[in-house]
Amino acid sequence: IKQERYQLPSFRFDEYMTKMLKKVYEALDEAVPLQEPIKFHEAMRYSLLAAGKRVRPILCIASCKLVGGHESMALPMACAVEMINTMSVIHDDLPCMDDADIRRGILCSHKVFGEKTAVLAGYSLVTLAFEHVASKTIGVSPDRIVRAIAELSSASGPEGLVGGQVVDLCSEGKTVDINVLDYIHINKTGKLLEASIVCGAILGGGNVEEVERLRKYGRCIGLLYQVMDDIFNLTKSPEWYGKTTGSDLLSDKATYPKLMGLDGSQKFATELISRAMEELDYFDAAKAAPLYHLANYIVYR
Ligand code: GRG
Repeated sequence: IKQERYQLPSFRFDEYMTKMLKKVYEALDEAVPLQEPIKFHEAMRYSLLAAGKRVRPILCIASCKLVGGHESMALPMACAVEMINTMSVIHDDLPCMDDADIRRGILCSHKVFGEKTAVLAGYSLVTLAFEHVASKTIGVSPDRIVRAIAELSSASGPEGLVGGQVVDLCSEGKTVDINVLDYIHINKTGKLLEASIVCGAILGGGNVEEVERLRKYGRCIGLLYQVMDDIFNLTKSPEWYGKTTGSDLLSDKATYPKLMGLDGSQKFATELISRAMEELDYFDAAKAAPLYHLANYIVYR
């Protein structure tokens, strides 16, 4: 992906990520204590505390701070978006869905705790996500908390990740065009990423212009996330990415490189990142530095 079209403000991104990963980990650890029934809470914690990239919670906090909020205003929401993301991967890995063995570098939940517990652990992470935001958010007006909860529930349901998953499942073995592929990924991956950013901005006190610009930024990087995933699956070495190079070309799953070609997909990714960066140009560059770098991280992760 060509980088010359955007300039990143100087920022110690590695230090920032190390600090934020620790903060998010500690907040998640505290949000789901090990309590009775022990085995069940162990299952919730097993997947939640495993080594995820934490892109969504970090975006949520960065967005809150960009509009002038304190990170504590967004921390319960940051945990909530990670809980929902974790639920989606626990359920996606189940034998009735993708039937996967490994997630986040360790055995999938159902492989360790059994299918019944994995289903219930995922379900509990969803309900806990909403409870956590509603009961633990402090320093934010109730109407903003309700607005943020509405955004998060919409992104998690039939107009978001569930809807994307349903269309993905219905498309198996069929010829999929670019509109359907966009629909699947905008909903399955994009909406929760977008909501993480929008919720951070709402809770941080953002005005309509700020929230809507960050929404557009989120929409672009949400789709970018999947376009890059498809490009990586095709181009990264197996050692680096843990998958067989080019294996996606052999499966019948629709991907951006298959529908647009590798060059076309890279052009599309460049376009998406430029559009995302343009939305950030509205804000003070120094304050928006984490979000510029997070968009860049999605491209080069
Ligand atoms: C039961 C409400 C409910 C929903 C379940 C299974 C399902 C419906 C939806 C699947 C959605 C899904 C798996 C989307 C993929 C999103 C995605 C790219 C997840 C992986 O995110 P990363 O790459 O992974 O950020 P880490 O592990 O770093 O968090």
